Amino acid sequence: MTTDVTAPARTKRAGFVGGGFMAAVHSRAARAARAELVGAASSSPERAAAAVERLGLGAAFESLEAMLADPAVEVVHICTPNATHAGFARAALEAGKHVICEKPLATTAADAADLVALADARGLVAAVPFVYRFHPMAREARARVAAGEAGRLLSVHGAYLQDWLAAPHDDDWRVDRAVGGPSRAFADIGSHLVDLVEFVAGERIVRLNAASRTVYADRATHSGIETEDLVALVVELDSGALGTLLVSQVAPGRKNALSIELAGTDASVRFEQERPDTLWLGRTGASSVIERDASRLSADAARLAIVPAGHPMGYQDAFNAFVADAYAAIDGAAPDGLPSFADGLRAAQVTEAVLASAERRDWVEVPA
Ligand code: SOE
Repeated sequence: MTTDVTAPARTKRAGFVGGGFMAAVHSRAARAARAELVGAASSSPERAAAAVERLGLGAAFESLEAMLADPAVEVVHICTPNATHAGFARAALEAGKHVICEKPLATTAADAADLVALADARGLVAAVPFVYRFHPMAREARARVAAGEAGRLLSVHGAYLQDWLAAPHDDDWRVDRAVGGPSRAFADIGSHLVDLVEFVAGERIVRLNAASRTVYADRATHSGIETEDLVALVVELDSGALGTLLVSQVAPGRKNALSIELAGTDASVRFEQERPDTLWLGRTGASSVIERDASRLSADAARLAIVPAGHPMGYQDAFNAFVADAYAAIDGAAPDGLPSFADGLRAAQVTEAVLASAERRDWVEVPA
């Protein structure tokens, strides 16, 4: 169905948990979707007040409980450290709120499955921001693959590379297993990579073989770090297509370099998150670069192309489109490609398979 990502039908009343980079991104998207920003809760009233002040989030709530008790809040954006996600999402759903929860939805697949069941039982919208799906040219790649333009899928390769942990002293709460969860690089960014590969391919990874490294066990304020800095995977998809994926947060010079390439019998498609306005269409005869010109795109991609070609779109635009679609779902729409808690569960299952494979040094089946 078609949703106008610039004009949701009804103003949503949004509450936020957390006050960091992601809360800023979520709140900008909520504002773009004409939400009323009711307020924010954080780990302390002081931190909530600081987030409200910095991000203009309405009122500072004393606690998450106070925010959830307020009938003015209808959708809760959870933008806190990973280990808190599942508990906060559960509390919000039990309070009858729609939820947009940062990834990883939960640090175990069992917790993620419980949340999927709870959201379904309550009939609430529950979404996870796998936002790279909302780049128009990622949609264009998906539409072309679905239309058979690539032919029979043979291989995929992709990478998600960052460098914000590349130096030995670089540090962040995510490296702490108790706060960030048992997987770091994969849960944080590998999950985006797998989500995008499966979204564009229209099929799933059925088994994988992963190897991981913790390059720095000691950083500025953490020691004995157990979670992985990088992971390399070989994957097999439903159709038998094979792939390789590389995920690293210690790749000097790479900021947010998510790329995927799918090769079929007739053509290849390649999408790069840092050059999101183009798509490479590879052919043995003549390859081409397709620009984001709405008049030549699939309906799904054109819907998201909100400014003319030559006027760059980017990460925040993708995030805004995701939030607009989640809000449209609250109004009863069923936007194609909205990542839900079921997709959060999928990511948790793949993450567990990656951890198991790396530990056993063997192939592992991924639940269907
Ligand atoms: C940090 O690695 C991070 O902010 C991720 O947590 C996001 O999911 C990704 O979109 C950008 O990088």
